[in-house]
Amino acid sequence: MNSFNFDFMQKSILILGACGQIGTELTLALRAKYGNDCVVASDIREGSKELVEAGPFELLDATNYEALEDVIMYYEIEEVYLMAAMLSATAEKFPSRAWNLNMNSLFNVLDLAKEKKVNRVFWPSSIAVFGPNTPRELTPQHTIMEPTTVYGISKQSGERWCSYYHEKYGVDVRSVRYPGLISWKTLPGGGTTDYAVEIYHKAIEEGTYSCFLAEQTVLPMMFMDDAIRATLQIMEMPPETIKIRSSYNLAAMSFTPAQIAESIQKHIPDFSMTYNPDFRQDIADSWPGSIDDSKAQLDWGWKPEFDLEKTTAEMLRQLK
Ligand code: AKB
Repeated sequence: MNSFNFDFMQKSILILGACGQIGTELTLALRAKYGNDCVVASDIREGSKELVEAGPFELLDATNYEALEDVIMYYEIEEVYLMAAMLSATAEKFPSRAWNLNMNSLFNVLDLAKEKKVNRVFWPSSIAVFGPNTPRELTPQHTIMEPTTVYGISKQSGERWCSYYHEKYGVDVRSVRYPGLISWKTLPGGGTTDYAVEIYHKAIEEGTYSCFLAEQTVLPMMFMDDAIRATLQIMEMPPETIKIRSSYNLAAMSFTPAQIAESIQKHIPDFSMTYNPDFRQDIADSWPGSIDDSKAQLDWGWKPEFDLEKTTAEMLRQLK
């Protein structure tokens, strides 16, 4: 190992929202890579034993600037991953709470980076930044956005602020627009794409699933291992390679509820599905069906590894 890598291994990292769907796996991956003691997990509530006992854990509200600053100074944090957020479906029920959480936590982290108290920030954006006037197929990196959900508006505003803090204050902030994420370790909470996780649990437990989206609703999706790899990859790149400081389009696969059901039936032939679309259908209908992520491929070598068949095989194997 050369000396550059050695220095790199020593950095101290803080994850906000470490007990959520992405935060849990990100914490485990970063601890595996940099060592348990270098990665401080934090959340507003306590999470699994695995997270809390394996390395430092802090109960922390990311919207509380002073508390956040204290943790950053105490652990001499260099990198922050801001994973705390209210997702699309819940945000429609609590618009002002969603706006406060999603925006204030971001301002806190960006301001601490502006004051040079942290060196690098990761902040997740989403396909929710797009809206009904966006081209639906292979949605380009730069295009009409006009999101119609509270969550999408907060993500689009967040992107503009990230770009602004980079331009005006030199903040090294990096971001990707995650599609719907499929994982087995931690359940998602409050998203529109959550059906693509619930379906595997129900297939195993009950052999049937009532889907809250309609049969032919195509959405971009990604297996969690790919999402974590993308996150680590973009954060490791030298700053000059990161040309887009709002957020990068990121893609792996696109499918409908009918197609995921079909892929499950290859493993569980008796699995059946019914369709009962609810308010989340309108949210899904406003989002793209597929994403053009050529800028991420070009700038930092992004390449997904999981398609639908591989994802289904892995989800069923792990959950069983
Ligand atoms: C949601 O459904 O709200 C999230 C997302 C696409 O950002 N999974």
